[in-house]
Amino acid sequence: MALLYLLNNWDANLWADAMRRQAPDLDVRVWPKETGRIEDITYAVAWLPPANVLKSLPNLKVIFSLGAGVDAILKDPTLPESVPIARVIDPDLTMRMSEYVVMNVLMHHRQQRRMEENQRNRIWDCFPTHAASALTVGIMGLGVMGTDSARKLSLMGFKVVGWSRTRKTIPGIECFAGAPEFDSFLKRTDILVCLLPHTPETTGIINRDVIAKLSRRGPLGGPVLINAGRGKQQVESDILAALDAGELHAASLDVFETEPLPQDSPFWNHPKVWVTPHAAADSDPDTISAYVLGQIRRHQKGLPVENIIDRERGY
Ligand code: NDP
Ligand code: OXD
Repeated sequence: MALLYLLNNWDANLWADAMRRQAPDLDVRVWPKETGRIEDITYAVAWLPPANVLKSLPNLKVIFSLGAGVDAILKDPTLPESVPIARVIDPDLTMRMSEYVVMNVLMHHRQQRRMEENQRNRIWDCFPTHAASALTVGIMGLGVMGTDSARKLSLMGFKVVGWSRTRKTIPGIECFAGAPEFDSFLKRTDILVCLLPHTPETTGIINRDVIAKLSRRGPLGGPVLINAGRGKQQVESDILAALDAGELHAASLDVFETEPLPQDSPFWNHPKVWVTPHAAADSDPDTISAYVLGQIRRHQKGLPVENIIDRERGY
């Protein structure tokens, strides 16, 4: 029984070492050099797995994603059909995402860029501000991350609305569901936060038509976009055009169509854009290893592994 780390874009040795510290009894291997006998491998931790590798493991029982999202695993066209895929649900990861969302909502609400510019230019400009309750934050995706962010923003006094595939009931949050209610949700929203998984349905969902449907009644001078879901959900040329046309007031983008963000991307020095490097909720090796180990221990005891994704839905 062995656990194989199959990670692209991550430091696999760092993650394997974190697991070895927590589980000295576990046979932990890093693909490709330490793969060894493929028959031994029962668990895999994967991110952007190269084609045919997971498929080649005859005794694989569970594939773990190192993140909340599983799109990087589902991209493998040779993914073995019968092996369940588990994703991370962890309070630390959720808290980090909520920090990012609350921080960015506050930066727009409190006009932080204007404050910083004024400081740089030694301007003492005590411009009028507004109450949190004057703004409606609309959260696309009311899953683990979206619901936690929604609750925290609501506690701070923001009006919060949310949109998901199936209907939710969350005290204090007005919830919209499915395609028929998407436009009503957008119409209410001053600050749009995207916390959706990347699936065929959510690809390109943040486009100029959607931006055009956002509320223009808020006190910021136009709607704001915050995307911490996935880059493929945003049409970047549409976001730039909407910013430049004044249809979008500002944007905080943590994810991009191409990552790392290319050096020549206009987002880097756009005056209305905040760029972060897919770091809204960083996966901590010790915390996430403890979570994966907990799930492996459950499996070893014959208990069901938690947080298995639905492949049909894609999340
Ligand atoms: P969940 O699976 O818990 O929630 C996903 C939510 O999106 C659900 O409410 C779901 O609706 C909704 N949804 C999915 N598809 C649609 C659709 N077509 N239309 C409307 N709603 C839809 O995921 P998490 O909250 O844990 O994570 C969300 C995403 O955040 C991840 O998939 C990942 O892409 C991103 N992420 C980004 C990170 C970063 O650092 N930038 C870090 C961690 C996550 P329903 O409830 O009805 O199923
Ligand atoms: C995740 C991520 O999905 O890191 O957890 O993006």
